[in-house]
Amino acid sequence: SYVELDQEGVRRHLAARPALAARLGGAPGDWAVREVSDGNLNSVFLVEGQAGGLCVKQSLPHVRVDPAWKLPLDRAFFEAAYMRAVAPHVGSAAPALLDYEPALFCLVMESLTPHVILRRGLIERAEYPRMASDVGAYVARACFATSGLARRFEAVMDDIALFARNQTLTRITVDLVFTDPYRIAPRNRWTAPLLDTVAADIRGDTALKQAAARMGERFLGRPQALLHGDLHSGSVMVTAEETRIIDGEFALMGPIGFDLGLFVANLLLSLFSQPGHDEAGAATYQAWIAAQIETVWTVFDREFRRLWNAASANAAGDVMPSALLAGEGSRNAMQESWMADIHDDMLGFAGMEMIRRILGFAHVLDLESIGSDDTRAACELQALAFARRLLVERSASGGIGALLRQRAGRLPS
Ligand code: SR1
Ligand code: MG
Repeated sequence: SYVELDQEGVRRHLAARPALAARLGGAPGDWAVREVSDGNLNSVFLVEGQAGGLCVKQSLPHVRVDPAWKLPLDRAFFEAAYMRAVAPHVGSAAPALLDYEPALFCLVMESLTPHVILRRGLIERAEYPRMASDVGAYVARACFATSGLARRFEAVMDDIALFARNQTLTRITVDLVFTDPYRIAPRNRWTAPLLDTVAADIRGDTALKQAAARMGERFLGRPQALLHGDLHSGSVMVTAEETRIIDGEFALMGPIGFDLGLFVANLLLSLFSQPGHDEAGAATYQAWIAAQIETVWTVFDREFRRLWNAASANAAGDVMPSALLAGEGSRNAMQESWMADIHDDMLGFAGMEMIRRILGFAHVLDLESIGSDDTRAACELQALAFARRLLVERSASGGIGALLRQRAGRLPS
């Protein structure tokens, strides 16, 4: 039966599993157990033994950062199911899941060292040469393999049915991303009084709210592929040589552009936060982030098409079956239209993620760590203006590259 694990509970949990204990090596009493919980929802421990390390993650019966907000525990089950579903397709981009204990809603994974959370690296202005292409390729591989382009409809529908039960976390997304920032809601928050007017403007912006409503419809009504569901820069761990995607507990069958949009939005939030930390060098680092955003898309696009072309040879999927697209140029035309749709979704979802990270419940450290209310608000205003363009003007924008080239640079003096 369920108990919340503390450091000694984690030690006992691992000691009782010989294969895990062997990975750590030595005696359980010698293992170093550290709590490193960082996200909003769960507790996380890192355990070091003389032979290696492990990461232990457990669902709590509430939101970790808000114990009054009660939650069922089943998110760990969906994270394990997501990891098992994508592991065969994404190689080392996902950490290995070594154990899942259903009674404790507890996962044990390989420990990632010396990787750091990407969001923290971006705040430090570190450059990760592989990150953007690794994330673009990861989304292409995980999403293509779990879509109807690669699978028979029966398998797709099984996943629709399974992940449709991830309702608690999907409800969080529906409320926090797709609804609350556009209405008066008790969980909305911002500290700078300067944003009071902007939040009111957004609540009165009919064109913006219609665009947001359409994105909400696509999120719930377009089950293209199995999504990570919360692919922000806190869900990516990096070194200069490696990129790992973690935290797939929000997994659901949905539109592929949602994963891309969340990731791009969090890079954009970092971009707009930079002058708030230090004007000197901000423009150079912003240019680096902008280039990474373009790379995420171009690598995703290239890899997704490559997988599609390769799969067409063995007629794998029931969606866009290769038998119907065999004619000269026919598959290419379909690919153009699919990729344009995903790109459009990516821009729209990115706009929504940016808005909710500034006016909703769950903010980002990139902006929150700017000490001055006025400076933070100036960065946030630029981010919100860009987010509005993503939602309302994206079809006439010329795409992510054009939008990035037109973005505001420095803060107004
Ligand atoms: C109550 S959970 C708030 C946010 O944290 C998670 O990481 C998701 O992004 C969620 O929206
Ligand atoms: Mg998370």
